[in-house]
Amino acid sequence: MFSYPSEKKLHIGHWWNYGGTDTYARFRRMQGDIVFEPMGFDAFGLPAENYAVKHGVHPAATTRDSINYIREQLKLIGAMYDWNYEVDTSRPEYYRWTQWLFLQLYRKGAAYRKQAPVNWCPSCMTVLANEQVQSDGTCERCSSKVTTRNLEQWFFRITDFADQLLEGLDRIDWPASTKARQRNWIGRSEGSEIDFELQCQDLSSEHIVAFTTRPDTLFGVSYVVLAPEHHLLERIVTPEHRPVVSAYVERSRHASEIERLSTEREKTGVFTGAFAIHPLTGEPVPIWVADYVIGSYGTGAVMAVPAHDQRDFDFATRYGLPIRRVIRPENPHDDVLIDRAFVEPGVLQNSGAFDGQTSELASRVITDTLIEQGRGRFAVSYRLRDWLVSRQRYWGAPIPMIHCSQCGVVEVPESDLPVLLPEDIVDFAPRGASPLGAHKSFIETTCPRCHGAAQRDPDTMDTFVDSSWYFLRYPSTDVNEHPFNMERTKRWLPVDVYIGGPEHATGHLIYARYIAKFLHSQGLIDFDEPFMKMVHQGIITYNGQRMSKSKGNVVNPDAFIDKFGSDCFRLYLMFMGDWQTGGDWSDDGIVGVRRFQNKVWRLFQGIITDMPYNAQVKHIDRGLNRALNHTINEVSSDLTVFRFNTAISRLMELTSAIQEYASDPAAIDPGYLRSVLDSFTIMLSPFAPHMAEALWSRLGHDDLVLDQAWPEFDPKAIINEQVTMAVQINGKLVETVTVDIDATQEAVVAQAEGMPRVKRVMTGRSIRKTIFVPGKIVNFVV
Ligand code: ANZ
Ligand code: ZN
Repeated sequence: MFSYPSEKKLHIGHWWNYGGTDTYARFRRMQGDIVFEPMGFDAFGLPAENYAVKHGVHPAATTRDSINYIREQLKLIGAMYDWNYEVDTSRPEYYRWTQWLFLQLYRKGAAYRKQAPVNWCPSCMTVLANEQVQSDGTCERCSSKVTTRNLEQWFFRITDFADQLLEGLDRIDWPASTKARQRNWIGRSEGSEIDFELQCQDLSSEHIVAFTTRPDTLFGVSYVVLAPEHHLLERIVTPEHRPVVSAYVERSRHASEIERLSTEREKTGVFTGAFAIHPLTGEPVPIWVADYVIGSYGTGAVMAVPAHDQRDFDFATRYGLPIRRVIRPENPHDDVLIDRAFVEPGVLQNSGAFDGQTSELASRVITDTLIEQGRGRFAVSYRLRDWLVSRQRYWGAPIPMIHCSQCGVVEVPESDLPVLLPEDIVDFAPRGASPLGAHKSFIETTCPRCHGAAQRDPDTMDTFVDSSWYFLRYPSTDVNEHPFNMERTKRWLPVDVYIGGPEHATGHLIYARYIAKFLHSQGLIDFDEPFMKMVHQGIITYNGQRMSKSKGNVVNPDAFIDKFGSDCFRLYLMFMGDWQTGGDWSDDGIVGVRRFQNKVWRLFQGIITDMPYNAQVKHIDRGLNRALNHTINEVSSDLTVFRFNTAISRLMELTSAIQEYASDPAAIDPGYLRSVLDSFTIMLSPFAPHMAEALWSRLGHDDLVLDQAWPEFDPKAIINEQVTMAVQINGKLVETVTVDIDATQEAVVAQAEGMPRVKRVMTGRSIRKTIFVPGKIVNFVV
C-alpha cells in the first residue's frame, strides 16, 4: 500500500511494513522473479487538509513538503523502489484519470446523484461513506459523533457488484479474517418479503413490505415497525399520533445508520396509531416507528417477533407489547430462557397448520403459501450500500461535472480533463458547503452542451476513489494518452502480493475490488481481482503498550537510524516479533541486533584479510555444509511465508557455525569458506541490504549482491548419513553398531561398550588395545 503523507514523517509502522515488503521482494527477485516494487503517495484527503487548516498553510504546500521529506526517508529504508514510476494522486497528471474514471462510471449509470439521508461529520463538515463511520457511530478521521443529513450527493453503484464481490473472495489468497470482514460488510441475507395490508380503508391499495430472514416466525409477529424514513409513514400516521411521530422522526435524524444498527443502543420508538393485517391470521397488528429499523436496508420495514429477535424483544419489553413464542428448541430438553429472545432455529408451535415443522422447512413452506396468495416472495438483501463519493472539502479531485440550468447535469468532455483544482484559493476551511463553490473562476463555466452559463460541481471526490485504482497507474506513470497502457497492464497486473494493514478490509480493499470489477466489466482490464495475495503486517507495541502520540510513547525512527543505521533498525524490526502478528519494541532490543551485525562484520574482516580471492573449493566440511544447507532451507521457507524473525535467528546460528569452523586455521579450506560466506551474504541481503552489499564487495565481487541467485538448497547435505560398523572382540564379530558417518572414535567406542552383548563378552576382561577403521570396524583386543 502506498503512503499517506498527512504528517511529515514516516513512523515506525511504515518501516515495519515497507522493510518487510522489501525483504520479501528482494527474496523473490533473487529467486528469479522479475519484481516491480513501486511506491507512491495518497496525497489528497482530509488529514492533509485538516493539518493545513490548523497551521494556516496551504495543503498543496504542506503535502508537497511532506512528500519530499518522506521520499528521502523512504530511500533510507534501502527498498528497491523504482522511483521512475512514482504515483502522486494530487498531481493533475494523475487525478485527470481519476476524473476519467468518474466519467466512465457516469456513462454506465454507475455514478449517479440521489437525495438521501447521509452521514455528516459536524467537525470535518463533510459527508462520509458508511465505511468511514466507525462501529460506535463516530468519524474515522476525527472521532466526532456522526449525524445524518438529507442531501443530494454522488454515489457509485457498488451494490451492483455485491454478488461478484462475494464470489471473488473464493479466488484470492487473502487472510481469512479479512475475507470474513468483507463478507460481513457486504452482508448478503437470504430471506422473504412479506406483504402486510393496511387496516385503514383509505389505504387499501397500499401495503407494507417487510423483509425477514425468518418467515418461520410469522405467527409470532406482534407489531410491525417502520423506519423513520419509510415512505408510507406520513400517510398512515393517525392525526392524534402525528405530533409525537413527527417529533420522533425529527430526533432520529441526528443519529447515523451505523450507530442506529448498534445492538447495544437503547431501542426507542412510538406508535403510529395505525394497524396492519397479519397475512395469515387476519389479526390487526399495531404499526410502530423506531429508528433501530434502517430505511435503506431490506424494505425499511420489519415484522417484529419479540420472542425470537433480541432487538424486538428489548423493544417489546420496554413498551409492553406481546411476546408470543412460536419456536421451541428442537431438543425438548434444551432450556429456553424467559428473559431474552430464543433466536435459534427450532420447531414451530402456536403456528396453526405449520406446527411441528422445522424452521428450515417452515420458512420455505410459509413463503410458498404467501407466494400462492400473492402476499410474499423470496428475496435477498445486502448490508452493503452504494458508495457515497462526493465531499464538501477542498483538497481532492474535482468532480468532472457541470450543472446547467437548461441541460441539467452534464459531463465535462474527456478532452477537457483535468478539471484543475485551483491552487490560488485562500479560504479553503470547511464550511459545510464545498469551498470551491465560492471560488468564482473555478465554479463559473459554460455548459459543454448549450454553451450557456453553467456551474461546475463544487464537490471533490472521496480520497478512496484516488486509491481505488492507483496500482493500475504504476507501470504507466509516463503514459499521457491513457490512464494505463494495455500491454504493460497485461504484463504487470493484477498485483501479485499486496501488503498493508487489516484496517482497510472494509474500505480501500472493497473499493479497489469494486473498481477492478467495473473496469473489467467494461473490457478495460482483463482481470477482476486487483490483489491476488494479501498480507497484513502486525502491530508494534512499545514496552507492551500500544504506541500513541497522546501517550507520548512513539518510537521515532530517525534517532535510532542516526545511531545504529537503517539496516540495524530494519533488521531489529523484523527480528523483534512475528511480522504478521506484531512485536514489542524495546530500546535495548536493538542493541542485541547491533551486536549480531558487529559479530558478522568482525568475522568477515578476520577471515577475508588472509583469504585468497580466487581459491578453489577443495574440501567441503560436512558439519558446516549441513549447517549452511539447513539455513538455506529454513530461511527460504520462512521468507516464503513472511516469517522474518525465525529466518534471522537461523542466520545468527549459521554465523556461529562459520565462526567455529574458521576458528581452526589449519582446517580451513579458503575456497570452501568463501563459498559459504557468499551464500551467507546473499541470505543476509534481503534483511540488511546496505551491509550485505558492503560485505559482498569485500568478498571481492564487483557486481551487486542484489543481482545474485538465491542459494540452492542441497537436501543431501542435511541428511545425517549413517553407517553400520562391525564390533569385534579379538577379531570375532560380536555386534554391529549404527553411527553417524563422521562419528569420532570416542563416540563409537562408547556406544559399542554400552551394548549388552559386548558387555557380557567383556566381563572379567580388560581392553589392551582398540583398532578403529572409520566407517567399518571397531575391534577390541582383550
Ligand atoms: C422477523 C424476524 C424474526 C427477524 C426473528 C429476525 C429474527 P439480517 O440477517 O441482518 O439480514 N430487519 C429487516 N429489515 C431491517 C431494517 N431495515 N432495519 C433493521 N432490521 C431489519 O437481518 C434480517 C432481519 O433483520 C430481518 O428478519 C428483520 O427481522 C430485521 F426471529 O424479521 B427479522
Ligand atoms: Zn446547458
